[in-house]
Order: sequence, then C-alpha cells, then structure tokens
Amino acid sequence: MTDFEITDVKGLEILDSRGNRTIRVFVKTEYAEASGDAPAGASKGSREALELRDKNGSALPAVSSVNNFIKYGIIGMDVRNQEGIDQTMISMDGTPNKSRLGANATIATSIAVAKTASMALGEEIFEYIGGHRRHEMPIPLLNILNGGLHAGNGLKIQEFLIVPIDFDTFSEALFAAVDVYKELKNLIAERYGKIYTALGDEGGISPPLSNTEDALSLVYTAIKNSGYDGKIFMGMDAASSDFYNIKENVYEIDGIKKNDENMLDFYEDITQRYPIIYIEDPFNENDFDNFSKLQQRLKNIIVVGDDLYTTSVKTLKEGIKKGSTKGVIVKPNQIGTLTETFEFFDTARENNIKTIVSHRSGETEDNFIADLAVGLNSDFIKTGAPSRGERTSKYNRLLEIENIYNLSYRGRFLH
Ligand code: 2PG
Ligand code: MG
Repeated sequence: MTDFEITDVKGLEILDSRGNRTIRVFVKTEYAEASGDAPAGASKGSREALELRDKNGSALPAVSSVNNFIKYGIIGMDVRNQEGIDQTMISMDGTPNKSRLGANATIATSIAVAKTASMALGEEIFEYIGGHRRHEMPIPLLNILNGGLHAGNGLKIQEFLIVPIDFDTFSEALFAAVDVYKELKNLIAERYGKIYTALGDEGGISPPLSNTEDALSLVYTAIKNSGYDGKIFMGMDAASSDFYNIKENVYEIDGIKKNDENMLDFYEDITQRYPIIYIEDPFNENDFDNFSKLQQRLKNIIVVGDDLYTTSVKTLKEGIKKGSTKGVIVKPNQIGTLTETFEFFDTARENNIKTIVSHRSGETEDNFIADLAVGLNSDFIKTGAPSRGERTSKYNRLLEIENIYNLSYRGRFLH
C-alpha cells in the first residue's frame, strides 16, 4: 500500500443552509482524510446533473450510492488520480446526467478526493488544483439584495450584486463592499422599518419590494452614500427562467408582461442609468439567440450564462458558436465531477470568456470553492452576501489565502 492509496470512503447525511438534507463524503488514505459537501440550488437549470433524493427530500439514496457503490469502485486508487477517479464514477453511473449514482454523491466524493490528495501531499488545496503558477485573488460578486426564488418578496430579479473593482487588494475590495451592504441595511431600515431587513437565502437583504427599479435605486444609493461610486459597480442575476411564461413567450416582471424586444430594451435602459457591468441569465435557459443579441447590443457588459450552460462543455460550445455570452458561471455540482468542471473552465478560458466560480443558494460551511476559484485563477467568485456562516466561510478562506500568500487582486486588471 502507498501513502496515496484510498483506504476508505464514507458518506453521511448532513444539513445545508436551508435546513435541507444533503451529503458529506469522507475520503481516507493512510495519513490523510478530508471531506467534501454537496451544495444545492433552488433556481436550477433544467439541464443540470441530477441529485439523488427520495420523495421526502432525504439525501439517503445518495449516501447509499457512496457507501454501497462508489466506495468499492475507487478504494485502492491513487487519491492524486483525480481524473481516473472521476472517470470511474462517470462510467459506473453510465447515464448522461448522473441519475444513477446522483450528482450530489459524485461531486461530494470528487471534492473530498481533491482535498484529501492535497492534504496527503502537504499542499494548500488551491496550489494542488492550480499548480505552482502565479495565482491572483478573484473579484467577489456580492449578492446584497435578494429576490426571486431566494426571498419572500415580490422582486422577480433574483440577485442584485455589487462588484468592487477599483481596489488594490482583495480585502480592501471585500471590506468596502461590506460598507455598502451595511449602508443598504440602514437605508432599508429607515425607509421600511427594521423588520424588513430580514435576510434571504444567500444573506442578502430581502425588503418588501416588487419593483426592479426600486431595488436598483436602493443599491446604487447605498454605493454612493458609502463613497464608492466609480469604484464599486453593479450586477444582477435575473435567473429569468423563473419568471418566463413559456406559453405566451413573455417575461412577467414588474407587474407587466415583456416580450423579448421589451426585455432587450429594459436591460439597455437600466445599464444606461446605473453602473451595471454584469448581467446573468437575462433570458430563459434555452434562448441562446437573445443572449447573443443582448451581448451584441451591450458590448461593455459581461452577459453571463448560468442556467444556459449548467457547467456543460457541450452546451457551452453552442454558446461560443453563437457568441452568446462574455461570461460563464462555473458550478461543480451542476455537472457532478471536478474533472468535468475543469474541462468546462478550460474551454471557457481558451475562448476568452470570463469565468465566475459560484456557490449555490443552499450551501454548507465547506469553503472548497474559495480554493477552487484561486486555484483555477478565475476572474470572479460569486458567493453571496458577506453574512451567514455558509457564505462567510468562503470569504474568510479567501482572506486567509490572501494574507498568507500575498496574492494580487484581479480587480485592477479587469478589462
Ligand atoms: C444562481 C444560484 C446561486 P441557485 O442562480 O446563480 O446564486 O442560485 O443555487 O438557487 O441556482
Ligand atoms: Mg444564476
């Protein structure tokens, strides 16, 4: 037996940040052991790999898939052979969407494998993932005001993001964004009462608004009041499949129905009046053509595909052919293994597409994506508001990495 041979694999049920059950997997070698957790989305793309759950939401079927199948497929393999281990799970599963083993089972295992390998080698996870090349700190996209499926208010746009660009270091950028977050909380308390500063699923405030314009104006006011106009920019994740009426081919937003042309005009209008640099999922998940039209019209904005691509190379290739987006969301659990996530990331990079490593709305304290973002040298990381432990665990790990390794901040170099 070598020091790197996998000696045991074990899955168990744990809770995510919404109180839903999910899976944690431990992978063990002679001298190292680490775990990986599967996060879970609320506004999922229909092409995402499937989670295994029973009808009551329990993750026990995924646990059983780890303890009764995956374990026996990968025990004895070299933990550093990420690709071989992921390929083994892909072959054992044998379906196009991980529906037999469950993408929650495979991604938690895949993450645990990478973490255990880095521990066995005595390396930081981000170094293990990215090698010893020069790393930089990603730009955080902070979701400070929540709507859509992540909140109980009437806002149709799911996420109102702030993007701190013009700062020397990651920590300066993050702490400035925190000022804006707090100022937003004050503004909402003043305007609507403190009771309305309740938080949504990703830690953003979810005030009782139903109009996009009101939300945009509140966020921009908070940026200006904090003195960061011109340094901190705005973004949004429309997650528009969730307010798309497929029968009528319209988007139901702000109390009216908008067709494709109206939506294009709507995005153009708000980008002229607010410092918006980022728009995710502006059209429904099958509409590559309107993504392309928007990207054409708004050349300086990063239009981003999340539900559009679901971290799948095959779908990304269609978007590349059509020039649909300048940015892609990278969510390991949408595809189910790290190897496939790396392939997707590399395809985006090779095509000059901006990369955004992202959390899910249902998260755990596992801070793996912080190392993933730095390891891959992604342009951005999207991991919620700077509050709630499952979000701050990622920010705190990024602060730790910056502090120890003195990495420079990408915000200065964004072009
Ligand atoms: C998104 C994500 C994360 P969910 O749409 O980008 O913010 O939400 O995990 O619910 O799909
Ligand atoms: Mg999204």
